[in-house]
Amino acid sequence: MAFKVVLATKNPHKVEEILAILGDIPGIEWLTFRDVPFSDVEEVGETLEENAILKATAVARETGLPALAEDTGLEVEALGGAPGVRSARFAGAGKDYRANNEKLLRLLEGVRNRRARFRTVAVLALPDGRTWKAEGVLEGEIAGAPRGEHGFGYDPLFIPEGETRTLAEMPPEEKNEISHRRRALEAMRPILHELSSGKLRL
Ligand code: ITT
Repeated sequence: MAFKVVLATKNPHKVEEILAILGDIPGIEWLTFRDVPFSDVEEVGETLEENAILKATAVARETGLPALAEDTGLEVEALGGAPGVRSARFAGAGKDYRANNEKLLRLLEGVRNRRARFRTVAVLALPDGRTWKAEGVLEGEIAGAPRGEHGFGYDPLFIPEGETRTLAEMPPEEKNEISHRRRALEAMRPILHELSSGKLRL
């Protein structure tokens, strides 16, 4: 019998990437917002970690199933780490990727230091409140103009270290090989194996 784990996100791009990275773990059946209804969680935390814990624990409690959440932020050095935990609502409420990218480019006009990093904090929560956490970082820089059609969010503006292409110019498999999300989720793999093999008592 497979262990059911809920992906505690309503972002379909994230669902696709998470399943491409962790979908192969034997004995785990991943459920998404399309399979089990859960309420929106207000991301009122001051850090990525706080928000990832809020999302994972709320969904685990509501569904009665283990839940995996992640919170991701783009941290731009010349902007003191902004937009960071506010990456989704950088240009205002709602999740308009284009408006966010335009605001970022405007703030960086004439700025030579383009260094930035994506940081993902992933959290697995059990319905009883136990949590496990892992983090992944991808270093890079902000391009002068958006390029590429793949991915989502800030991908058209982010050039990973050692690359010339933006993340949005890479096919999904290539982004998923190197991404902040992959690094955070790979670090969760051992605990997910414990769960699926029954070693972790629910
Ligand atoms: P959930 O909270 O439901 O998981 P969300 O879209 O609100 O979905 P976040 O709170 O983590 O996700 O917001 C992070 C924002 O950062 C997101 O809206 C994107 O604009 C951006 N982002 C996250 N991951 C990204 C990635 O891999 N590439 C580019 N931009 C990304």
